[in-house]
Amino acid sequence: MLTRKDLQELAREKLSDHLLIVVSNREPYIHVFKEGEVKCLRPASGLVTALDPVVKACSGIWVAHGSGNADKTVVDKNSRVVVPPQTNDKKASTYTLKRVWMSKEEEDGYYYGFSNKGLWPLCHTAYTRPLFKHSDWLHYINVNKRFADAVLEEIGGKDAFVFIQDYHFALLPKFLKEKRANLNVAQFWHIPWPNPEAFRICPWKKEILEGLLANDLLGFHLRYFCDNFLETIDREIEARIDRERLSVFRSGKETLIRCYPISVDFEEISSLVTSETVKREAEKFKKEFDLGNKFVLLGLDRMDYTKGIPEKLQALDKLLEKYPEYIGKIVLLQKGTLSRIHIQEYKNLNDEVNTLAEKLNWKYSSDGWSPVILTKKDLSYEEVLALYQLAGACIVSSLQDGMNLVSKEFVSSRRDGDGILILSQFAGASRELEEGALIINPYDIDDFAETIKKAIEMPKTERRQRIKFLRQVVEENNIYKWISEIISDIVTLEDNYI
Ligand code: GDG
Repeated sequence: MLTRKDLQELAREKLSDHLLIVVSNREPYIHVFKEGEVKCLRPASGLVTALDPVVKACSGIWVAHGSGNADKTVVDKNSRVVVPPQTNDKKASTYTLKRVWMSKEEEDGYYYGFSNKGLWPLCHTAYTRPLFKHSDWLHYINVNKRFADAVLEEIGGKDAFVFIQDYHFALLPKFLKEKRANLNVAQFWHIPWPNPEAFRICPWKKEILEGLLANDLLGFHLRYFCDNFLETIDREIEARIDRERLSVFRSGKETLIRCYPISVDFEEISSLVTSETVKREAEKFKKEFDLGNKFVLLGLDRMDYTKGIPEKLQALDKLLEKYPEYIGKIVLLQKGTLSRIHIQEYKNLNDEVNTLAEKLNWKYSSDGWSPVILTKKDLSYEEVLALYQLAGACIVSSLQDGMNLVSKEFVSSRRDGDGILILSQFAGASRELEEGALIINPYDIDDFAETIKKAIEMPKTERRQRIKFLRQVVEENNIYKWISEIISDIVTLEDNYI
């Protein structure tokens, strides 16, 4: 099992003579005004957990959109700030966060528009129609160019590795290479890659593919997404595909296509759950939601139409209709983190989930008991871990999901060796976790309801066996393995430029 220390050593050894630049839309540290002061917050994100120690170990630079309302107050004239905020511990590692600014119109076009109304539904085949607008596309191009300028400004004349995150930056590799052909550039695509039939409707498909092929290395969560990408290339542009090597040759340049299933910090989660804070938070929730001895079905999702939240509520309805003996004995505790709420589809989903929850609570409530507790409160990471402790079963019912970190966090958090994972076959995580989890097709509501029944009735010995197996899988395939494999492969790219 690889640890944070192994990763730091690897990063120092392999990346020492290069400047490491990570690029992502969301920043790893955000400055906000709170109670009259400027506070620096670290958003709870799997990506930050994975990359923060690497960038620290290499004293690298992280380039991201400055989105906090106090972000501008703490940067220097080059929009840089040292993170995490320096403490008395002078030995603590830090790095530079370079912020890129955008206007409301640009954020609307690049982020809400092209990235999240266009590419997000295009890549998730969840039956929400992608929306492509010329004006959004122009903002997407401009913002990608702005990030390229910011990255190149930081690199100056040095040797550098640039590691780009996600679908917000499909054009960035090309803009970088146009100015510095011998730069090492890798990108990780955190969402699925659809089949060529689905992808072909994108009006700028050629530009997107050309942009991505400017990378030296392009990573996806699953081999299945790599294969879809290669098929798309095969259909849409002139290039030679080497299926043995899993790479694409175009205009004399090779792009390696590789899969790296992302994960979580098993060790950190496993140790955090024994903390007094997590125990206290768990007790607090137990009282607040009056959970008593009820069997808790837990959902913890961003409110996104890819996550299958209405299907979860429909399955609960089916279960209670068919097996009324569970009335009063079970409860679905659904945390729905509001997300991208400026987009109409997300507003609609929020309304749909509210309506379904109300309908179920009206239909089944009795003697002060209601089947659904829906909460949208922003939780600290400790509170998230506390919720996992309360679950009889954690339900992940994604209609489509690149990986799904909630499933892996849940497993890592169950140090008590109990708890069941109900997992959609359409979440990338199901490839690794299918043996220990109860696998569902969220479109099959009857079977989904039967699976919940199976979870409620499952004997303790079977529960313990399953979670034990799942914990071994996540412990072995942790976040440090994900990033170490990427770093090792990035380093081999050096040979291309010698
Ligand atoms: C994309 C891909 C892929 C949720 N509520 C709160 C909170 N969370 C945290 C969870 C988890 C994260 O949000 C959600 O991660 P997922 O992986 O489930 O989903 P996406 O946000 O869609 O992520 C996905 C991922 O990228 C990584 O590559 O797995 O497939 O779609 O970590 O714990 N965290 C806090 N408060 C909350 O209220 N602190």
